[in-house]
Amino acid sequence: MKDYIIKDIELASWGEKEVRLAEREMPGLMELRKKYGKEKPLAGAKIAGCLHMTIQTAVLIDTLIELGAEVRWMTCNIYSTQDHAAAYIASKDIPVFAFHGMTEEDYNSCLEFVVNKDKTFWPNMVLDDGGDLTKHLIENYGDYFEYENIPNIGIVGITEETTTGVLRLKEYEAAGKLPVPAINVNDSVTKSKFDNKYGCKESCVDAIRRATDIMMAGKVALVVGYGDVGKGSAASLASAGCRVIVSEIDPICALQAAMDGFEVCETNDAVDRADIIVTATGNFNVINSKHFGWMKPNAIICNIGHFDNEIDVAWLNNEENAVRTNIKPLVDLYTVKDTTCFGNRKKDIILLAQGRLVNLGCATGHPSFVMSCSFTNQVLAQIELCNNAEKYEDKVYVLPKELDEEVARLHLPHLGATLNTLTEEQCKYIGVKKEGPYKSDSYHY
Ligand code: NAD
Ligand code: RBV
Repeated sequence: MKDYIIKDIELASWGEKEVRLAEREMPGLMELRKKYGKEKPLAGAKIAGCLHMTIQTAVLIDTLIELGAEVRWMTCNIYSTQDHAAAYIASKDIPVFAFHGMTEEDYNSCLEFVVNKDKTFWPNMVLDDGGDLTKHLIENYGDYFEYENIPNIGIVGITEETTTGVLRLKEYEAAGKLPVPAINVNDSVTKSKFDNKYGCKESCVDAIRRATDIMMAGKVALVVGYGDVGKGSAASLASAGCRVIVSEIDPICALQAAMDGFEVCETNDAVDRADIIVTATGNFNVINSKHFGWMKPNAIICNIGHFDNEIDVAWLNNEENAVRTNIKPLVDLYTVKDTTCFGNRKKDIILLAQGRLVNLGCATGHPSFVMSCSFTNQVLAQIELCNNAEKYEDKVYVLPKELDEEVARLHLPHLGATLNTLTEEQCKYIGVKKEGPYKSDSYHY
């Protein structure tokens, strides 16, 4: 029986060809297949996954399966699925629930399908991006966690991909409501300092260009938030020739932005000068109803943070506030009242991807190489919790630095990079072992 919901199974062979291409750029995952393909450390793992169903994720799913796991998968965003990637996964008889442009209602149904309420598939591991699946399980399927110490019955661990999902896990932990141990994949250095930063450096401008074809050089861009994603997005816009302004709440990040050469000021003071506005905070309502009326005519607004509440899209979609004209999928023009001193006139502003993460809605997300770093951490985290969950308390952990360094090491040859080796004397002098780890846990990179 067909156990998938996708756009079109006919897209599978195209998906497969792109998966094979991506594999060439994902050395970490391919190395894990070589290292663990025979041993199958994920044998017995039944993973419920909720992460953008892209080509890169298809390579992750293939890796989990090659290491012995069974998986059921759904996308973690209504606009991020690459339909040919989903078709490729479905064509291999892997249950997958993902298609580009689903509704919120469809998304909620997918949450039900992936946990499989008929219970023919009991997940014992969760792999999440943003925490929607974790929340759904904790709030509605508490019994799935009940037999956590019996192998293969009951969920024993959660691994989480992104900053916003980790925030949610920590809230559960603080409230004493985290039912099993969780690994925060995001805070592996080889995840957040690479995917969030160098990934967005490539995919932020890529998305704005694909959506609008706008000339970037010379435009004024405002980036709200200068964490890892903001840093990558600002670098992306600057390298395309934009004049970048940054707004922040954190004095350290604001100082970093200033010393990276960007103007730093309050959102309120920049919003009327920006041709392009990108939110990257993981916070809500950072571009709100008052800002729309101040914006430059034809300003482009988008969000690259995980959830769609960074921009008050609900206000724009209220017919009393704005007239919406759809230009093409995920590009909408809104006619709003000008509330600057010019008053009494209307102006158009352009919203991308309905405020959902623009790089996955209007483009194809991060490139394969950087996702290989992220997903190698994901696989290592799944192996650890699947085999050693009983060693952990119901808390949020990060992978040890040795593994973080290993993930980086696996990706160096692909870039033709080699390492110096410490002499015994040098090891003693700086107090590290020859084989690492080379930094203390408090080092910030
Ligand atoms: P982060 O915590 O490193 O950075 C967020 C920054 O926003 C912080 O420096 C914070 O001080 C700032 N901020 C918070 N509220 C603000 C406000 N009102 N005004 C200005 N600045 C404000 O987080 P991050 O790792 O950069 O992630 C940001 C978001 O992007 C998260 O939702 C994360 O899950 C998501 N993410 C998206 C992608 C993608 O591919 N689109 C990749 C990685 C992470
Ligand atoms: N992300 N995935 C892709 N190409 O599959 N691109 C970005 C991809 C992830 C990234 O790891 C980030 O933490 C998460 O999407 C936000 O939902």
